[in-house]
Amino acid sequence: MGNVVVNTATKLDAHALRADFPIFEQEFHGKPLAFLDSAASSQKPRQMLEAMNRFYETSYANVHRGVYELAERATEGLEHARERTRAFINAPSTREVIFLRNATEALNLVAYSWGLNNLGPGDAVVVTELEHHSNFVPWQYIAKRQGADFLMLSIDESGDPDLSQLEEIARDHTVKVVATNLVSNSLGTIHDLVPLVEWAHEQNAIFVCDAAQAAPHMKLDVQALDCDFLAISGHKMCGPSGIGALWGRAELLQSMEPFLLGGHMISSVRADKTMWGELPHKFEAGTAPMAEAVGLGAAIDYLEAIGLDKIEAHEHELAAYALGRLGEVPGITLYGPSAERRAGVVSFNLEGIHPHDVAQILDLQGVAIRAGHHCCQPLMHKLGVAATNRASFYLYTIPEEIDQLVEGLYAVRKVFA
Ligand code: 7TS
Repeated sequence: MGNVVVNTATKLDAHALRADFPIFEQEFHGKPLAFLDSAASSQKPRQMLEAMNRFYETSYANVHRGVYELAERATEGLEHARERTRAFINAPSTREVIFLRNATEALNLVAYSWGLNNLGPGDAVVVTELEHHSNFVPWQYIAKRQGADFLMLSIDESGDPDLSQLEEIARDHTVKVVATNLVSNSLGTIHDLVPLVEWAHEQNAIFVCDAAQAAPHMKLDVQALDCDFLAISGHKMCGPSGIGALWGRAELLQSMEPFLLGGHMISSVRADKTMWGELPHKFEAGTAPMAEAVGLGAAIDYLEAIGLDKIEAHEHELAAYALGRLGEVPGITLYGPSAERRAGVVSFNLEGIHPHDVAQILDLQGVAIRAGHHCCQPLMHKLGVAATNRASFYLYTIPEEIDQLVEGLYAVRKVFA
């Protein structure tokens, strides 16, 4: 691990942590970068970049195949990253941790490999109106293909899934899958999943947790969550792009067919029959994203040295500050829950101004935000808008960036006055 400064203070020091992120050394349009798009993808600390470089420079070869020392070193790098990922989500075993490209691939794996063998007419898959398309479209597609029903829990006034619908769903369907996010990428809501997980298990359904937005921001524990599958993306949590992980209960993973077929995932291949390999390899066909996995392991080291509790507290603080400051801007509509109930995500609209125009003018002020549907079209439909602006924060976000955003919004209003 690189020279991470272990922060023993009660709060994290975002101003100091920013020095770890080379991206902030540049200016955009003559202004310091206010990077408020971390929910889409986070920036990268030097420690993680150096760990990947070190791996390429000293330990790189294809893994699990070579009998030579360098290949063994590469394999150790990959498997160490698997152990770091296991510990990060408190999974019982590294056999249950599968490296994939991202959360999308992880969720597709479950939908295809579990769904194609377990869903049929009369069965139902339940998602919520707040899902990212990655946890919506694969289930919709596989349910339809299998003749199963695809049901969406609508959200109530407070933006939480309306659980009053559960009784009727259970009466009319055999619920086989409940799939929801832990943290919403559009509203930032941190959900209390306990009632849904309990309900899913009462129905003998599996519970699939999309933790793509949760993993960067809060301590995860698959055993405490009591879920059956959990998906994360490395690029949202200071790791590189191209690496994510699926955790699943070993007995479920063992009972499933593989998703991708080819090298590395087999134990034997004959003309008449192929036998699958052991977990986790059964689900890791082809050359592994080795350096990316090493990068994810280093990112986890980085986050844990800071402390996930401090990161979460920092985001609540920024969300409160942003909600307060943005609330002063005339003509603004803010979406989502109170600051204590949200990760560092604030979606909003300015009356009469299209989000794409807002984002484009903000760019000239050095402010990077996202404008669009955030891969949440069902939610946008519910909110009655085509798109929102979204500012999102992370451990390196400082209040000055939010000030820069607010000033930028006044400039936007001037242009459209
Ligand atoms: N689930 C949630 C809740 C997400 O926010 C995202 C990505 C995904 C799944 C998919 O992750 P991927 O790594 O497989 O792409 N969210 C966003 C976003 O909000 N803006 O860009 C990507």
